[in-house]
Amino acid sequence: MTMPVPPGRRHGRIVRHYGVEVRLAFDDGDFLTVRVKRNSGHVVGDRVCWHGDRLERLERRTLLQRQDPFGKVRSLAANLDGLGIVLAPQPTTPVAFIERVLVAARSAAIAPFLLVNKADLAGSAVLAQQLRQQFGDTQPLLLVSALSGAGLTPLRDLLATLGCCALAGQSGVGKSALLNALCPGLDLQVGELAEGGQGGHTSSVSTLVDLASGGSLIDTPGFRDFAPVQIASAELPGWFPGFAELLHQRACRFRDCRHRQEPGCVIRQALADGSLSAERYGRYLALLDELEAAEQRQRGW
Ligand SMILES: Nc1nc2c(ncn2[C@@H]2O[C@H](COP(=O)(O)OP(=O)(O)O)[C@@H](O)[C@H]2O)c(=O)[nH]1
Ligand SMILES: [Mg+2]
Ligand SMILES: [Zn+2]
Repeated sequence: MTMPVPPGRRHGRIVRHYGVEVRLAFDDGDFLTVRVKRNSGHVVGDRVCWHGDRLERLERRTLLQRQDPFGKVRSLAANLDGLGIVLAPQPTTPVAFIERVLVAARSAAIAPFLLVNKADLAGSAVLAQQLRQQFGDTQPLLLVSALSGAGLTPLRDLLATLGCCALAGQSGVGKSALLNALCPGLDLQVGELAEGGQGGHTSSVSTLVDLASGGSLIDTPGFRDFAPVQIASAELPGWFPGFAELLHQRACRFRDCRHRQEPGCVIRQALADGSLSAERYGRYLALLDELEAAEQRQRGW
């Protein structure tokens, strides 16, 4: 009896996702488009092994997920090192959106940074200033313009340092335009109005490109809301913008303080002395409620 010849095992990465097909970039430089089940769970950035005609997903280092408005968990990209939250003077982005993406990235061990795009438009410098005030300097903030090319060199440097990054943000802030600017010849569609990109069109949901200047970058579809998933509610204060800093200085009386009504609470004190805004505290409570409700559903209460 002869041993079967081991089929060629080729390693690579998913660089495009079209719903029922994915584009593979093999480590040897070859490309191949293969069919996948619609609910395969594969996402852009996934490391894969292709053998025979089977696609095997390799272990993920990180996974960025969100919950859509219908409560469904959506995986956005795998093996990310960094996540750029793209903002612009137009269209504007609610602060809660930024906070939630920050929580999702930090809790998934992905380094977030803020990208204020459309630096050529009036209002971009003021926006950058406001964001620095609101979010401090725990993550980088760059002011860039896909249109004029301003700030792209520091952005290239940051991306080369981080490794594999994705751009997240609402539709119309310029994610695709930024990728096109960083990767001449890419020619992603800019200015499309479709939201979500989940409608089964031929256009790709997400695209990963390797940058000549180092690192790689993933364009994700825009979305209006962003609900983080798979975070224990007890861990939220550690990830929520501004909270870790306060809790680092002093501890609440109770170790498991949720910072609602507990006595001796550092967060409530910060709220009282004005070092924490009532708006941010309210958004923390709203997200805490959501995470606790999700935990109760999972436990079947
Ligand atoms: N003024 C200006 N407009 C931009 C800039 N970047 C993108 N846009 C415009 O913003 C719109 C949305 O861009 P797009 O890349 O499709 O946004 P996405 O939905 O985040 O991918 C398009 O009309 C772009 O031309 C920029 O740096 N400056
Ligand atoms: Mg786009
Ligand atoms: Zn507390």
